[in-house]
Amino acid sequence: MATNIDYNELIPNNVDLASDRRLQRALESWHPKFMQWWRARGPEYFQDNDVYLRTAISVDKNGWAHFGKLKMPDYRWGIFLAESSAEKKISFGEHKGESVWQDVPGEYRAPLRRLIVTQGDTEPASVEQQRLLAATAPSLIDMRNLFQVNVEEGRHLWAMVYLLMAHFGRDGREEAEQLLIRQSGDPDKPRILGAFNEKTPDWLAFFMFTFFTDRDGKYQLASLAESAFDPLARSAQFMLTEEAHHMYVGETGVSRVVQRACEIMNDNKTDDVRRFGGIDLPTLQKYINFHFSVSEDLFGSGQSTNAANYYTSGLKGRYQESRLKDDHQLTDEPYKVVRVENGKLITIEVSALSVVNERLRDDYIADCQRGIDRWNKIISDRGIEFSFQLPHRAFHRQIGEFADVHATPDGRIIDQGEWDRHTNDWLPSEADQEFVASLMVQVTEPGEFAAWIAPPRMGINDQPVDFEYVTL
Ligand code: BYC
Ligand code: FE
Ligand code: FE
Repeated sequence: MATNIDYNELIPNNVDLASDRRLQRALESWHPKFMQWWRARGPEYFQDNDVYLRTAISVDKNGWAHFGKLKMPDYRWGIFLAESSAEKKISFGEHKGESVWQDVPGEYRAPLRRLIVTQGDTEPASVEQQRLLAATAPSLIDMRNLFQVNVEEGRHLWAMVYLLMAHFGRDGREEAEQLLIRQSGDPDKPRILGAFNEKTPDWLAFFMFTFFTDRDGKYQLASLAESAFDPLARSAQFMLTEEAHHMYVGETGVSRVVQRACEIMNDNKTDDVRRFGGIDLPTLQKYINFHFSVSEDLFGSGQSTNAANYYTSGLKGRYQESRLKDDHQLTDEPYKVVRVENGKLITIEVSALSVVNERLRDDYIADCQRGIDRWNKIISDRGIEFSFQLPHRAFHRQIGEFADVHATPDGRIIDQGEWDRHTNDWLPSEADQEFVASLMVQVTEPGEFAAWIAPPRMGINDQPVDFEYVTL
């Protein structure tokens, strides 16, 4: 083991790594394991090609990123906490008004560790899920975007591993090892959360994933950014900066597929988009149904004592907690939720504290709806009568109050027989997935694109669309 590596150099950071020998040693022994994981389970192709990547080098709002060509294994996975202020106070829960914590209080060690591990687990999981996609990248810029997302999810793993190693001692070091051992989709040692064991087999799934599942990341990180444990809050806050690009990749990716479908429909006066090598709108709707419902599960059960405890202890807040106008303790606050009763969906009022997860899911759903509206505008602007709809929250759920029932996308509770008859109308069938897979071809000529997707309107960091984003 090379002990003469300058980790302060190797790991760009604003946590004064240089002054903490113990932490440095812990990271020194984890770093080669991470690299081994990256080689084995990170992008399968192009590890030795130059890619035009952005690297976080500071938390300066006016210029935190450096752009340049490098090989992915040379990417510098840095550790950055957003700026803090000395007077920062806890903004919710029973400790509201007290100073935020720089260290983990003993009584919250277990739940905090669990939250950090769960967050950390999703990051390498997504890289594993996306491992083979470069082989079918529809263009160089898309391939670059995939790799950008992958290296940054790797950095998010580093961010959580830093917290584990800096604040949880030996337990933290053990958890850091486990984060590289659990594997997406492995039946014996799966990733912790359901959606991160699904496959991301094609680029449509990738764009849907970065729109819907990275957006869960946005909402979870935003609620961790409120945490009384300040290093976690600041870490999450900075991760959100990078997250914006992941969701942009998803939103524009799907937009370009929608645009292409509409062009085919208009140019050929047909609904048979598939015949002309595009992905038809009804198939896109099924992908939306799948990725949205699987991502909704990531918010946990609506009614959750875990979540109530996290909230009361100050570990995890609500979305934009400080902008909400209530007591921030939810002692007497009502909140409306949907429940199944006697085979029907009803709306009832319950204690807001008991349904913190559901509230976050509500914020998430509203955000997803805004994206759906933008996609629908692409369709209506082209004079086509069709619109996407977010399925009802009861549709296709595995976690929470709707896990035991079947529901249609428009929210009618149905029996097993009706569900079985319609599954392939509502979720991508095997034939749909095979069709989408059949369109996936690698395009590597700068400025050229696979036939099923329109070019983006602009390039990355003011580079032209036909820039050589990956040097082959
Ligand atoms: N799958 O009270 P409940 C991201 C378990 S994404 C499997 O309902 P709680 C990213 C739960 O563990 C953001 N199991 O839930 C995106 C519990 O187990 P036990 C990731 C699940 O605890 C794209 C039981 O069910 N960050 O960053 O309030 C690319 C009942 O628990 C699931 C976070 O998730 C599930 N979906 O909430 C890359 C933030 N849901 O106790 C990255 C940290 C629940 O019975 N995590 N369970 O053994 C959390 O805040 C919470 O763990 C959850 C669950 C919100 C996920
Ligand atoms: Fe992430
Ligand atoms: Fe992300």
